[in-house]
Amino acid sequence: MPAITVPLTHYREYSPDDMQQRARTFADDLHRRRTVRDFSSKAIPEGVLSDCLRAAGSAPSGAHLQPWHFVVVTDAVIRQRIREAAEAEEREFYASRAPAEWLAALEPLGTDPNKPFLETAPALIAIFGEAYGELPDGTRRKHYYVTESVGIATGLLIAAVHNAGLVSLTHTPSPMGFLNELLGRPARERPFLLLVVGYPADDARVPDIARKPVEQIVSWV
Ligand code: IYR
Repeated sequence: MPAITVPLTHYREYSPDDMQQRARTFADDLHRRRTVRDFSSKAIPEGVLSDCLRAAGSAPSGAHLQPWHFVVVTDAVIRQRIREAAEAEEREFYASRAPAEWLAALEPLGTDPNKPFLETAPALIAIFGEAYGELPDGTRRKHYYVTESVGIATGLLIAAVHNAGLVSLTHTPSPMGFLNELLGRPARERPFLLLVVGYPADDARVPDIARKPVEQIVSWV
């Protein structure tokens, strides 16, 4: 059966000059983004996260099955439970689970098992990848490229949050199955990442690290 198609009405072509300027401005702006671990408790204006999540939902996905689900957690009690569960896993990770090489790689970032930002920050976005879908009659529907799709959606979400003037932290407590339990999500949804979102603390500091220059990350053939 052929695909049902519609005209490409929303595409915009820019002049080469405008194109260059837009490309540069966008890259410069993304390079201002820093992952932040020191959050203020200041509330996020109503509606902002919803638009950021709408941006995330524009991501391409395997067979356009959109295999993602986002849970925005602002409730203080649930954030406290998430912190307790995450710190329990992290204590294990830092004390015994992580190989020495991994701990050495993390050293410049100064991370440790204490995750106060899970309670300080006004919002946590738990991102789930749906391993498979569920049809109205309850049967399973296979999903494709779930990790890639959810990863792309998460990247767009991080960019949208930055664009809105908020900061984020990509937090990966491991394992994070506790998120299904605490947030009441079904087993077919696999936790992908916990995105901590808010304003930076007034005295926020970030690691003194640099990004690879473009020549180092690209080959032109
Ligand atoms: N999940 C742990 C450890 C950790 C792992 C990586 I890879 C990081 O880039 C940062 C932290 C934690 O959140 O502390």
